[in-house]
Amino acid sequence: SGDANTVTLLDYGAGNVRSVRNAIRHLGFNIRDVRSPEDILAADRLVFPGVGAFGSAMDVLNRTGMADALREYIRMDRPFLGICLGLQLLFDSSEENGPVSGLGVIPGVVRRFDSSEGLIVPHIGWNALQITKDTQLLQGADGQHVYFVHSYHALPSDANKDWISSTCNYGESFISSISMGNIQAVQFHPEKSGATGLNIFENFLSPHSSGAKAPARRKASKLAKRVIACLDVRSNDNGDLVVTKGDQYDVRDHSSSKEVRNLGKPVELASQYYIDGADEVSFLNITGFRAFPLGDLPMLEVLRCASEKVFVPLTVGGGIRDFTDESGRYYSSLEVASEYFRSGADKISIGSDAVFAAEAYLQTGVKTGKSSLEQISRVYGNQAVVVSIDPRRVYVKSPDEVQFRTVKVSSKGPLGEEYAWYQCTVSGGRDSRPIGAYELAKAVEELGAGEILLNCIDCDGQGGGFDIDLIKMVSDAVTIPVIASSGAGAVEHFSEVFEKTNASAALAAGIFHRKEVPILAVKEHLVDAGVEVRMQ
Ligand code: 1PR
Repeated sequence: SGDANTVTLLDYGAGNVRSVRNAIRHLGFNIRDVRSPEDILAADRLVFPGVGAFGSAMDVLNRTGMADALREYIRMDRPFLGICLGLQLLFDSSEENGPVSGLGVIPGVVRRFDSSEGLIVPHIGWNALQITKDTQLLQGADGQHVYFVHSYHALPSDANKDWISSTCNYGESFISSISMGNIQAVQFHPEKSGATGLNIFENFLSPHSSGAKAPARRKASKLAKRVIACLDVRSNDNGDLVVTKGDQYDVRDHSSSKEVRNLGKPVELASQYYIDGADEVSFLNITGFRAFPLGDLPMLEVLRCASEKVFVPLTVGGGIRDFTDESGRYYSSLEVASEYFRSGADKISIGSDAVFAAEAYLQTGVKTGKSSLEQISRVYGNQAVVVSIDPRRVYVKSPDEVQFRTVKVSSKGPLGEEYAWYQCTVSGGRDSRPIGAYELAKAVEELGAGEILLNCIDCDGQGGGFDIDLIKMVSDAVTIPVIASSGAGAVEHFSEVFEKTNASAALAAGIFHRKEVPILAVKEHLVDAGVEVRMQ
């Protein structure tokens, strides 16, 4: 071993660790991959990003002899950084599909967050660290927001209190990092935690003693509300991928040219939004329902390049479904999603195919396990699967006119109607389906969606504010996070949606692309309005 610029990475192949690799490389380090238990024992510095489920990770580690090598490496007190499941695996056991035994380095158990009291699970988003122990790793991170995505967490107890270096509160206090000698692990994702996360990596990779202790801020922190920049991407008439933006989903210019509106290059815009403080970036391949996305290599390239520069979560959607190409070769939606994950996506988003899955489920009451939604969330976890809902408002005079959940609307319809339901569509709004946004949201939650991206065709691109009626109805109905989308035109629209609904995040496109409102202005406004957000 010996090279000061080399880090050993334990990637046991259960998922995407591209972002961790990107972050390490971004800081100027080389990666050596573990191929055998001996590689672990020979490492000078080991990074262990756990992915997948606890039980299957332990199976692989036990079967390959890596579990024993890890215990030995840790016993020798050599520099170790576990991430996410890489923290949980250090404990005695987990209740995830279990109990399952872990590495048993730290006394204690890993348990699911309890959603019975309405707590949103998975825990997705930015929490401020409450540092309880002075460590090299977390220098400068006290009170800073870092990015979490998990449903299970390690419980603090008397037996493990000496290990704990920070805690966070999400419904209950949980262990957000541990530290003992050279052994460190974090429950959050430093590779997705913006500048704060990169700084934590740097503290691990090139330890330096910084004399002054950061003052403890100890501000009570809840989960921060997220501000997401969304890039609708499609090929223009020359075949280049461009960021476009429609009005009520119509992306053609209405001048004589009728060209697809071109608002910039996807990677450039994504990187800019990251620098500007976006908490997440989403790419929606808006013609994915037509063409086969794996035929769409440019989109994969966009993801690869974006994930080298953007150290916050990336979501990609459009065209995720089973597909048979012209030559008769069949691709499962899981293969399509896997390709997106391998290319750097943290989450995938499903639109049309989730509507069909929900309709079938509501008709039969049977979860077949075969829908794209169910398959992808089973393999990658529900936190990796977003369902994008594209509803249109349909006014009615009274709720009994329809079998779908209605709301009493805040402003009446054209004929004085006082109620509306929100009809789901597929294929980018082209076809309406016999299911409402409320029914869809409930069904996809049961089928394994981890998050809902809630658009509204009527509001899209109009700048008149989010559809509060819709967002309140849906965010009150589910216990997974809801991202409010469509209609943001001013900073006040963001505080309004967080004050009046249970949305966990708000997404906008047009105002950012047209540079009308900078992301920072949105965040400063939210801080003034008393809404917790991540500030850099
Ligand atoms: O059905 O699985 O192939 O997924 C297609 C995806 O592409 C869906 O997520 C769908 O929302 C999206 N999509 C399809 N057609 C369009 C279109 O605009 N013609 N874009 C489209 C939807 C909606 C939002 C938009 C917000 C905020 N874009 O994501 O970014 O409305 O806009 P604003 O802030 O400017 O108001 P599948």
